[in-house]
Amino acid sequence: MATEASGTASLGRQAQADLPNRPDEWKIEQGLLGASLPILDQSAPEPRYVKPMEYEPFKDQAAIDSVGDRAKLFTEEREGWEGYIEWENYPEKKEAAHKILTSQNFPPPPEFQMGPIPGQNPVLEGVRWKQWHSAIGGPLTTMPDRSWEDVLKEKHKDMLHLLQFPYNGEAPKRLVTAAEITPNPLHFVRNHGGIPHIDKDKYSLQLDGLVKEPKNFTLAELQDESKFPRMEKLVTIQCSGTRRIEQINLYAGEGDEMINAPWAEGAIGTAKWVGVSLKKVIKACGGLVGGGKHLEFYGADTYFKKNQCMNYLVSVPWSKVKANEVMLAWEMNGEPLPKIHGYPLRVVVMGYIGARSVKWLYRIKALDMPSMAPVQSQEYLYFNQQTGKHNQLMTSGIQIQEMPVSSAIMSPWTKQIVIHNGSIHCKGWAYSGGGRWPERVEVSADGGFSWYAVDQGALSPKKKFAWRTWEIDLPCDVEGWIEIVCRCWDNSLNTQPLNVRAAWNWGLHVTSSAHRISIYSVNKSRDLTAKRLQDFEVRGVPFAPLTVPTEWAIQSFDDYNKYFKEHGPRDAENEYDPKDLGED
Ligand SMILES: Nc1nc2c(c(=O)[nH]1)N[C@H]1C(S)=C(S)[C@@H](COP(=O)(O)O)O[C@H]1N2
Ligand SMILES: [Mo]
Repeated sequence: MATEASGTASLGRQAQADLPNRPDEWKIEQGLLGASLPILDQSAPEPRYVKPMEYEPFKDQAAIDSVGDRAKLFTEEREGWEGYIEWENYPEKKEAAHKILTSQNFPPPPEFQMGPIPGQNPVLEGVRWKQWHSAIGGPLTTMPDRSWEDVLKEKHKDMLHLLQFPYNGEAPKRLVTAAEITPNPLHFVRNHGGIPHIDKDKYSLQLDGLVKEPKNFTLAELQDESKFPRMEKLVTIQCSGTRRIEQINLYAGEGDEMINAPWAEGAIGTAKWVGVSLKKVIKACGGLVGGGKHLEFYGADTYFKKNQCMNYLVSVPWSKVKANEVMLAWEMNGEPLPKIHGYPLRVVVMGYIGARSVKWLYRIKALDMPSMAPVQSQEYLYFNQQTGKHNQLMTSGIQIQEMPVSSAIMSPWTKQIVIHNGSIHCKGWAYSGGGRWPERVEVSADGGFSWYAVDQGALSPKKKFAWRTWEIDLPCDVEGWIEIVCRCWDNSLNTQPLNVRAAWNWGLHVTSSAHRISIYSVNKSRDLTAKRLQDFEVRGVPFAPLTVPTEWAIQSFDDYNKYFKEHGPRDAENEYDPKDLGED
């Protein structure tokens, strides 16, 4: 018997049989539209379907108005700091923003993990984020438009915009590894909010917390070489979400965070950064006192999470700073930092996930514990495979700091048909975090059974905190679909798990399994293949698309008959003489 409950519809056996087809029934049945499937609840005596909540807009205008004048509440308080709102110093301001956000609702985020991913560029728009910003009002209202203008000004025209706002973009594969150093316009961008515009002459950095003498530094002071020796270093920054799309393509994840960027292999970039070692700046404040062990970085952008507004805060341990592996940088590849990359000053934490390299840095606070701020404590966690949405405790994930060893094939593309002369030219990158570096890159043309090492001469130079780009002519004899795989061995002989599932993570961070692509091999060094391709050419018929039938016979019946004359007909003769068995 069918029972009804709010938000759910339950179906008895008869009712299930009567269920009409949905639109796209066949696609749903074939697993091509996972997002359209209702949840099946078999825990009750009668199975039930749990349907998603319907979105009904709601807004309590009186409650919102009672908060006060938004234009006065949420102001830019520092001259020359456009788009910077201080949240961390004002609990009551956070409270007011919370009230505004909880006095209305916002449309649900788009489904793109279990449903088909949109095919446009920008792939996703960030509707909710835009609405959150205009809900708070004040200078945040125009942030989405202003930030998009910065993207168009500062980034390469061919960028793949995964999320328009907050902006998340990566360069297309052919450009990511075109050179060992990533030109600024092609360096990936991962933002959690709008892009503040900070006047360098009005800039200062606050250093406080568990240091002997809290101090403020202007940019000019930090750049004064008589006070702080200058540091210059080639560093790769990798977002822990790089290659996340491979995890998404297998299984959806992270229902508690918004997975804003369905990154492919391009959320990684390498630049020559110039700045000062944070260690020296801490020393200029008399060093750490009172059990100071962690440094918390404050970014001037506004981040929204679970109906709260905050600045972007994370931390790194003192041991990392002490090793001179944390830089405060103002220059990227010989230019002042682009606005989108943190102008005028950002952190560059070498060998750690990108999330710790805070942009638009305005404050550093020494703490005795890692930061409790949500970005540090609730995000960038590495879960066990069996941790689901309903079990996602902060403490069940490892906070990701050092990045593991990883690599990717950037050419050819997956699903590509490659005509070659017995070897396939492949290109890619390899990287290892924590101050380790790629020692060897191996590539396989048979799904990971046999491996060819990339020649040392075909790898870009070894650097302690940078990737190595590589290329190889990968021997391949076979015809048809093959799987090309690459993996890296770093100097500690760490290597990558062989498949995505071996390290699948509900949080969709750190997809570091050996990278696999499928290509269709057409090996022209085989006589028959060469002849056949020539045949296509003579007839003026393109070989593509692969799946279109060839309209002429590819073998004559003369050849067919000749073959059977030489090799015998299709069926084998019995070895015995039927007469011996008394037949006939
Ligand atoms: N203030 C601030 N800093 C930030 C972020 C941010 O959203 N706000 N994103 C972080 C993340 S997750 C990454 S991967 C890197 C990306 O640096 P990029 O945009 O310069 O490539 O910046 C980090 N620093
Ligand atoms: Mo990131």
